[in-house]
Amino acid sequence: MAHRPGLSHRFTHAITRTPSNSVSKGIRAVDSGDPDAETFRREHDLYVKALQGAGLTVDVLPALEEFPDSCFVEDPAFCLPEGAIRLRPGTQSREAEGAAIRPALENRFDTVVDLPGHGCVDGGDILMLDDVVLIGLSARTNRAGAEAFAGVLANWGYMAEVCETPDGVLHFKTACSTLGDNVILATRVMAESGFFGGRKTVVVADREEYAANVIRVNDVVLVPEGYPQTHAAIQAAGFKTVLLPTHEARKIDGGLSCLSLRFALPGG
Ligand code: CIR
Repeated sequence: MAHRPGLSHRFTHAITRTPSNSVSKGIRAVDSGDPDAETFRREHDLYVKALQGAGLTVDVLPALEEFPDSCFVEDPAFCLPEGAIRLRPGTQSREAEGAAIRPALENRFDTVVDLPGHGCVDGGDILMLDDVVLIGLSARTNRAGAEAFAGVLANWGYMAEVCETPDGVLHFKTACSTLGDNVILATRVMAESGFFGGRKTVVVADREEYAANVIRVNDVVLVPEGYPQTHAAIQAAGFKTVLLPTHEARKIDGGLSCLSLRFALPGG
């Protein structure tokens, strides 16, 4: 696949979904209390404003009460300039979120394909770099899903590599992010994994692992507030940052990347 500078972080559009009242019942590995829906929606509004501030047109979809985790729109789909791929999330309560987001994908893309076969992929396990797409196997993404997804990417001219997400990490991108310009932000375990080849890595400070999930959007990096060492390290690497509250999302294992699908449409 040709190196396409900016593919990983130059975007024109995003899709988000307002957190439902049922978000208080969202899935979590460790219970630290239910998120409060009102507070979550306030944090979500700031998130949407930050995406808009970074230059994106944002489609904010209505809340879906029947799917507590549906504000994490990154998981049921993946978007590229060539089209959108409806994924099959790998946990039963979220499986039908793929069908639920399809109309929003069709609204923006001429081409929308369903993940072939019966395997599972969560978008949180897909890290798009400028020259390769990394797919992390996890409790949510299995090999059949990863291979089917890589097949769709190959049809569109993209190269994929399949990696093993470390044990105990929900999604591949829970523990790493692209900062763009060939720089990766990663937890120490991920930075030492060899997944990132010769790329420069910025290592997340110990006990700030949650801050490994950030998003580069055009000229800024959106960073969760409350992780000062990681924030300083990102700034020291030369990136401009915007801090955002993610306290409610964090209670149900969500971060900044999970809350949007970001993509560049030809013509802007
Ligand atoms: C879940 O367990 O599916 C949600 N509570 C959190 C999803 C976070 N998504 C992501 O990391 N891409």
